[in-house]
Amino acid sequence: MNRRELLKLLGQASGGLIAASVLGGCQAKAMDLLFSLDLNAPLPDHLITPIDEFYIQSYALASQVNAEKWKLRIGGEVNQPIVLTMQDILSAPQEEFYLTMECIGNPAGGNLIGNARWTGTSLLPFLKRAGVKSSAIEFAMKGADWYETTLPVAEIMRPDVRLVHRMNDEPLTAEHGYPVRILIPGHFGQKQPKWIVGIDAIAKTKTGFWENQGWSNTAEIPTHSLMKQVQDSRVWNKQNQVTLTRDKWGQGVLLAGVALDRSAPIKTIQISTDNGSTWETAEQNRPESPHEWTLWRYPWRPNQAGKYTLLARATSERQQQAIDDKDGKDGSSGILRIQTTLEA
Ligand SMILES: Nc1nc2c(c(=O)[nH]1)N[C@H]1C(S)=C(S)[C@@H](COP(=O)(O)O)O[C@H]1N2
Ligand SMILES: [Mo]
Repeated sequence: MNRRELLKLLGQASGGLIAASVLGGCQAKAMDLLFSLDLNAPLPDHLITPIDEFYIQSYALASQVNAEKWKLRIGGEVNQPIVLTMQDILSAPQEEFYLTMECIGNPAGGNLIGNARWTGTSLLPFLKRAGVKSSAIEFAMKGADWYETTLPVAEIMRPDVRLVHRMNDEPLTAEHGYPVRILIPGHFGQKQPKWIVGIDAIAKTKTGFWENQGWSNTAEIPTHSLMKQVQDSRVWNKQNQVTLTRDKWGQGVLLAGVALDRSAPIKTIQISTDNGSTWETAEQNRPESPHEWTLWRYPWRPNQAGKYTLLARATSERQQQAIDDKDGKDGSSGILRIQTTLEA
């Protein structure tokens, strides 16, 4: 199955909502900004996706949850089930952090990815208060829309798993999970329920909504790069084909994009303009957290017209991105080939 068939499949499985997400979340502002930055100044530390461009992936309509009535039940294999209210979340210590969310169905180079600054509080103290029994092996997390997904106990009992209520310094919108969602770094979006209302410690393994349809149950983010822009052309919108007239490439062509890994900093981004025969190193930023996308750009100086195949390959401290993808349901880890024509 190729990328496009995969996307089509996901579109069908989600009632066509993904098609709207692709159009709605085209990242124009965020990526235009990356493209328009002064080449003589270093890349910024953070590039935020505005909320109105942030992709939305919901299997049903957004749940309308009243924050005053909202409750989060932590139960199952715990010594003392607890019920949290908005007051409990807001009176706990608050943290602000950057995290990039990506859908496992995001095709290489696609737009089902966004970076935001989130505000929330660590889940761990609440789990400790409830007292997770040694019989627990997973947590089942449930949204008000009955969306469910699971992860092993050790993954959820990390201090950087947080209950968040603000995105880019605004309360979460209904579409993004108002009033509270959970964020679990290192995993694709499907492991991060919106409108979270239940966290149950369970003694038997269980699979969730997307996982029951064959998507990876670990859903860990592989080391991967996305080329988003070639000169002033957004590659995804152009079906991975870019044609530049001489006035657009004569002075050089700027390539730009992002890269991400589940846990390790991105060491290098390499660019090939000859279908992978030779590679050059791109300029990149070095975000403090590996859970925020790395920005990269590469000023390419082609000296003649012709057809070029462009690739961007990320290497993290954990792994090097594969050239080709397994085309499975584990998320895109392969490299997108962008066919570029420079007109004479
Ligand atoms: N309750 C609930 N949470 C959910 C989903 C959902 O359909 N319902 N979709 C998941 C998927 S598949 C993704 S990729 C992310 C997307 O988050 P966003 O819509 O805020 O970008 O939310 C996840 N959390
Ligand atoms: Mo997703």
